[in-house]
Amino acid sequence: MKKKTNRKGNEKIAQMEEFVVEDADELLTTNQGTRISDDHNTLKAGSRGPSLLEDFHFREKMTHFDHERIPERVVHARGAAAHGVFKVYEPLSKWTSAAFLNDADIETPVFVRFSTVAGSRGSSDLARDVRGFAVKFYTTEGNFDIVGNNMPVFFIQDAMKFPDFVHSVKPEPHNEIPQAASAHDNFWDFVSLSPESTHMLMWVMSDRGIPRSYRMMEGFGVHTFRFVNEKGEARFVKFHWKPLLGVHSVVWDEALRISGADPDFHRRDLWEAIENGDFPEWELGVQIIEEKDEFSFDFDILDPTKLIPEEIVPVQRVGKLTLNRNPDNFFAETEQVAYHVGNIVPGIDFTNDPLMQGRLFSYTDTQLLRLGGPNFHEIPINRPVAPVHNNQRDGLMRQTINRSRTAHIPNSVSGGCPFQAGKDMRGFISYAEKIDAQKIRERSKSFLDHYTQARMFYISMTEPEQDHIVNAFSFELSKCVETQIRERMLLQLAQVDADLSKRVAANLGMPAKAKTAKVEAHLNMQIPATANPKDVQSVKCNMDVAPSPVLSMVKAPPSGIATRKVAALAADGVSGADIQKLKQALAKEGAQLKVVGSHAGMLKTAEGEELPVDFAIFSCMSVLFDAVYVPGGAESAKTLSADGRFIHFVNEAFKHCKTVGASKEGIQVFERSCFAEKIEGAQGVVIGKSDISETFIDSMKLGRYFDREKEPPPPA
Ligand code: HDD
Repeated sequence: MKKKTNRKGNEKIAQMEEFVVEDADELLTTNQGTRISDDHNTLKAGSRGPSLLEDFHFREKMTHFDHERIPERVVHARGAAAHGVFKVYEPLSKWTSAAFLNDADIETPVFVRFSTVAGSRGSSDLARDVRGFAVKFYTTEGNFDIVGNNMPVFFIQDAMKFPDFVHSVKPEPHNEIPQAASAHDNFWDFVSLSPESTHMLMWVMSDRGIPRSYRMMEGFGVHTFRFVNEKGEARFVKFHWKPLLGVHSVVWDEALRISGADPDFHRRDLWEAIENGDFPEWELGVQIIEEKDEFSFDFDILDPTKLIPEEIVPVQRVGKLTLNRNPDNFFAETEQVAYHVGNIVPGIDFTNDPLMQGRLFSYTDTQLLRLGGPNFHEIPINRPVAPVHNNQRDGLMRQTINRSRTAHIPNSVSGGCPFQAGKDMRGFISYAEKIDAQKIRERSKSFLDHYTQARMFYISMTEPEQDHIVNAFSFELSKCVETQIRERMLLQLAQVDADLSKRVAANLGMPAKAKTAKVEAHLNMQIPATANPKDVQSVKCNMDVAPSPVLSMVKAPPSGIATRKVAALAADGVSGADIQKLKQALAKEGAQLKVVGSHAGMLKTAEGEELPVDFAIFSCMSVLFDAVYVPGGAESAKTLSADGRFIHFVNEAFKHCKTVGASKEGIQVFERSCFAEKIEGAQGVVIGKSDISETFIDSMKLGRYFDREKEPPPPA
């Protein structure tokens, strides 16, 4: 029953249409195409009799059901994805020969999957975690994948440690607790014994670990890659994705509550934005490093725990990624997509980053288990749009029907086909890097400064961002039962910043640690014999490192409020005019107003009209919105100010440092709030007798009002 739909799409989507099945107006059949007359009753010997083994329909249906689940990804199990396109602004021929980066007219289809790392498939989107940012480009020269994260560095330097790291962050093995959380002994045990993790910990404990939306995250290829041009000249390159909506996060208390109110918050946000035509966009950025400059940095560019500060090597924006279509089927596309760092095209190449080298093995291996055999590249979402010809044959679930008499090279029977491409026909030729070395198991000494960039990150943050990092470390370490783990972590933090360590220590009710003067002292006192012996010399930290201001989200230039959601709290008698004014003003900015009503269905406005309710107060929370507005309308305001749920709604939005606004009678709701005393003149609290739309929107554009956090949290 295959049926082609006639929806428009790019080349990849056209290819996938071959596999799309629409069931509308069709008859129910078995997988063999036999029409089914009754799908409600098993075949029995008499209506009260035993079921019969010959019931082929029941057996087929049940067998398929029993096999529906496949192993979830060992990491990055929880995710959401979308189709889109990528276009380069100008040909990048001076750097790379990759066809898709050499023609500004080529629109390359992409499939992008975002994910959390630690949680299972059903876990909350709002866990404090790294986010995966994996992009598959279906280029005319084969698939190219950037399998990156929303943070530019990683926890470990060598792939040998990946299973240990992942085992430590996953739920503990004896009781499978906690789900999707690093706040437990095993994780902090591992990282406190692995000084190389310190820089990444700063990122994960920062607000970057709890993004507002997948659409508002940066992406990074993490490793240093190579660009190779037509002449065979190579340069190092770091890949960045810069979201056009800016980089934004929620606050921790908000994240916790979103996890309860809507664990699908990020999934839903991505899905709805695309359905609404608000297509998420990122610019591809590259940092280019000439080969001669390989050793001109204070760190090793092959070390995945280091970033190259943008102030030193600027990020050049070279193209745009647009996500414009949701998948048709989650399992077929989002679940079965198989990314691989090793999917590469001519013009791009690997480097010797030891983490990347290990990844080149792991991704194929994991798909063999997850997708059940060597033919996973034939699953529609994984098929390249470039033609595939080789002598690989057979295996589980083989789809391709190869007509050739031969499956070997060299051959004469098939006239030598398929031919090797060679360089002239754009065959992939690995960059001829010179290697002259001894075989050795060792970490390069150039990888041993584990604290300087951690410090750089910390001192680049604004005060509220630093506060959030202190709070996150305190929260997570307070969940560790073993005191020695807390102590070791405090010692690690003391190497980065005395104040940071002191503040976390105070929160934990423990004495602060001092920065260790000597490497040996640090070692002997703290690192048990089980630690990597090569790590222990690594207490270097350049305390004078310069900050990198672009790392701060708060310092970033304002990015507008497009696609943001404002809750308008309303009951019967609300001013329809107030709602309309703000709604229209927000729409001009690309933002949305949603009515949160005292009941579901329709409200009666003060003007006597009907107003549809988007969410009833009992089925939503302020954390699902970016700002809150209380319109006028005496009757509505009276109802709201007598209802604790609405007071809680505004209190919580205030506590989470969001813009809250009220016009005319709506102000009386604020008079019952936790910020009643500060209504006049408080930043981010917008009130007015007439139209407040403009001030409200200006206030939203300034982001969050973190000054509110300086005082003890209000009772929300
Ligand atoms: Fe990985 C999945 C990103 C290190 C082994 N990884 C996976 C995904 C992302 C990343 C985004 C999910 C892809 C998807 O959406 O399907 N991984 C990274 C980054 C790393 C990294 C940015 C460090 C720079 N990973 C890494 C190492 C290894 C792996 C060092 C092993 C040597 N990663 C895997 C894996 C996964 C995976 C086990 C699980 C599911 C999958 O591959 O398809 O093979």
